[in-house]
Amino acid sequence: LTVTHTCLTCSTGASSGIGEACACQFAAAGANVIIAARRLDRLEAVQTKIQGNWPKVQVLAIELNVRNREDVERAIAGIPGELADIDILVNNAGLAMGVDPVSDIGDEAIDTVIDTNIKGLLYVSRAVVRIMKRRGSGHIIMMGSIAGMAGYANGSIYCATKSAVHSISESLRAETISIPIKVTEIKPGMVETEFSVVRYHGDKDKADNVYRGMEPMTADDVAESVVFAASRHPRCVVSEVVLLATGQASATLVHRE
Ligand code: NDP
Ligand code: 8X3
Repeated sequence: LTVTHTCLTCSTGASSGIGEACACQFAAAGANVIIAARRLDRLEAVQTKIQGNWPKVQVLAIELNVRNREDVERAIAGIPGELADIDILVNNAGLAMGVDPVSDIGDEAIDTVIDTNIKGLLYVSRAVVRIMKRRGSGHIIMMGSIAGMAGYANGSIYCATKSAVHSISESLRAETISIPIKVTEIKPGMVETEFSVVRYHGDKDKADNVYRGMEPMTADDVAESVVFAASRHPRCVVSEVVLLATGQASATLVHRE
């Protein structure tokens, strides 16, 4: 399974950032793409961009909240025709909400981040792995984070969810060796997308301050690794990739000018 011939990829969280970049780079590689997220207007803009740049590629936009179990089942089951036979899933939809010590975290942040990053990722994985098992092949690419490798202060929920992404990736890899389904976990450090704007509840100044005095990675930097992993020979699995911004040693150790 490679992207050197036409194949079908599904990217969740494709209305912005890393998910959008993955959809575009897969389309550029000749793959048909399904793009899913909650903001349909943004998805339609991505769809128009893909259709304009890579007219031979099929692109389907699906309005989807991964937190809604029934919607996930219905959306995946409702994909029409040949587009239903997903080869590659980029399980990317996710977010952080706030930067608070455990004593101060709010109920909304606990529910939203855990429901999206863990439960939503599981709902989508479950539905798509069933398709891959039936066919006897597939590739699941999980968007983890360096936040899942070590907890940092005021990031408990987000770090925990990305640790969970790591655990789920390991379990899925172990469960699917005989099929075989490939499982890749991508663990980026600082990438400038809408991530920090969302984390700081729309406060652009606070979001910009995250990248003050340093050069963060771009969504395309991450998407290149996703497409690299997806285009290896069938005998080879890129199981994990850690990507750091230059000048970044960990989530909390960053050199700034
Ligand atoms: P963005 O905020 O730019 O993109 C997040 C995407 O997730 C959006 O398309 C959003 O779409 C989607 N999303 C959020 N909640 C839901 C939901 N309930 N249902 C469906 N889609 C949802 O951030 P990034 O591109 O940076 O984030 C993508 C992934 O990368 C996340 O999992 C994040 O944790 C991870 N990551 C990001 C890093 C960074 O520094 N930026 C570093 C390491 C990992 P919509 O709002 O339209 O639903
Ligand atoms: C996002 C990167 O280090 O801000 O996953 O948690 S970090």
